[in-house]
Amino acid sequence: MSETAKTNGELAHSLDVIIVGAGFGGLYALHRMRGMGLSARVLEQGDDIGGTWFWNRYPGARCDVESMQYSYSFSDEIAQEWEWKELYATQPEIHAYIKFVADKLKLRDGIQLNTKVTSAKFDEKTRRWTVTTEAGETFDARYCIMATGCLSVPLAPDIPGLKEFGGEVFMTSDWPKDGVNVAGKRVGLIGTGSSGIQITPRLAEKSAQLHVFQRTPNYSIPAQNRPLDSNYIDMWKKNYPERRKIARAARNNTMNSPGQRSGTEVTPEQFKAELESRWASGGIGFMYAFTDITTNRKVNEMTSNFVRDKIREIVKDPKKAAILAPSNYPIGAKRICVDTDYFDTFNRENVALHDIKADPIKTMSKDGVVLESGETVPLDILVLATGFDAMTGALNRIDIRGVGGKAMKEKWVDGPRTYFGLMVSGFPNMFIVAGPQSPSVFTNMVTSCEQHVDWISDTVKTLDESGKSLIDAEEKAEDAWVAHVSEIADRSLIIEGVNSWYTGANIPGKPRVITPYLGGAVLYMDKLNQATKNDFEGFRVD
Ligand code: NA7
Repeated sequence: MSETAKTNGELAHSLDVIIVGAGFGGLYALHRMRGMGLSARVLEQGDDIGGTWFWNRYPGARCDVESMQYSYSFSDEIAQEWEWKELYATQPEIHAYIKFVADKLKLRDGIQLNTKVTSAKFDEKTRRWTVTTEAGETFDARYCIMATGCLSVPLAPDIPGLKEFGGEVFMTSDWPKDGVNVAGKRVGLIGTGSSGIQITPRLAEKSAQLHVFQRTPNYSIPAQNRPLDSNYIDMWKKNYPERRKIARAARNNTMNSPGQRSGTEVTPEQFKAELESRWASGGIGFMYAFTDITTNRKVNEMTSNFVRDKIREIVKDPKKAAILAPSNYPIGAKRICVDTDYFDTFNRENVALHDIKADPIKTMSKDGVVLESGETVPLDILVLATGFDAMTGALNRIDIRGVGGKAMKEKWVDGPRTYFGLMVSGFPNMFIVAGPQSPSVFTNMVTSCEQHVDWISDTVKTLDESGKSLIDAEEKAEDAWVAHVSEIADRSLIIEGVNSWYTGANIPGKPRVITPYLGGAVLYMDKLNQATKNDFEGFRVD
């Protein structure tokens, strides 16, 4: 059966596979399923494909994994044809790449845009999932693949009086397609995570006055971004298979020359020299200077101090520098940021920094932000870069019902429970791409999506070939995986002392548990491959 199978001239609603989400994971899943001769359809809530790289189109949005690596590896033809422009690609460039791939693989006719999935229900008798959309359309399929993304549900802050504000309000995660004209305007920015740090210099250079409202300072490493020269591109293109292999042998699926020594094995001078060199080459590789930056308190403190010193060096006003330098949590406990000129932007005369930990936002008024101290900061535009209901947000917003009508949201009331972040016991034939408790956001996401989609496709193929029609995670295996995820997290400093979306702590009331798997992509894939080889150990296949 092929996806083009139509009933009465309409696209079939009864399929082999339904895929939710048209980002990197969902698009590759469609390609693989079609390649296996299965009928498949992608349902996407946005009015274009691209997922994260469709929605987050704010000025300055850029990937913090190098562009030569942040791309699909399954097709050498695509890798050879596409030409990246900069070391770190911008959002428009990545979005263009995703559209190029979709066209090249002729995926468009298998994707239904403007289609928000509201529920997915499993029928034990027929062993089929019924998926319903906001518009009331239903689809049913043997398998359901949730490629709904890790950071796809934006969080609007609960600021009193927000509706009273007389100016305009924009979210970085749903930036107007035509852009926002900030020229000559007084702009406020709330949120100093990756999104806030990326948009700050861009707002500063165009607006009359920028007010950054910072609750928690972040550690950020310079990207040292640059246009790619043809020699560098050629070197990659000639050696892609080999280089991808090296990347896949790294714990984050990325080539960034991980250091082989503990930070305790070197002299203070060698330690500093290594960090200086990583700072000069830029990017997330900084965090891999030594093997134990996120596990050894002393090494972490020395690394944190290095970054604090850099911030104090860059930011000329000591008062601003003191506010911008994180002082009370370990580097890595919040997702490390990668920036272009972020700290230097605070040297501009038109940029003000407000420490809203010390003087919190009391309310919004018609004119702008009113602080607890009584000061009003007048604004024309307010930009919110306030983060996401990460990892579980998109899945929990769909009414997913498994065996016996059990709701996944109820099962996850104390935090996600999965087997390998791929399947949830009691929800047979439903797969998650880069789900909670898989390495996902700690890796090159494109590679992690490919690894998951490959596993799902191979599994479906194995089932079909052996005349089986059901796969589920065993509860005992799931419990063991959940325990393993948390045991690994306990060895890390990553969950310490700060509210982060890694643990759900950025949302009041959300259960505080580590959601990504911290054991690294290599250990993770070894374990998954081993279980698969052992006759789907921990899975029930029928
Ligand atoms: P993040 O990293 O979750 O950052 C959100 C920021 O918004 C952070 O600075 C928060 O401060 C701030 N925030 C959130 N709510 C409020 C309220 N109510 N008042 C003041 N400040 C607030 O989201 P990003 O979009 O920047 O990045 C997400 C990931 O995308 C990133 O890690 C990369 O992987 C790509 P807080 O720290 O909670 O004090």
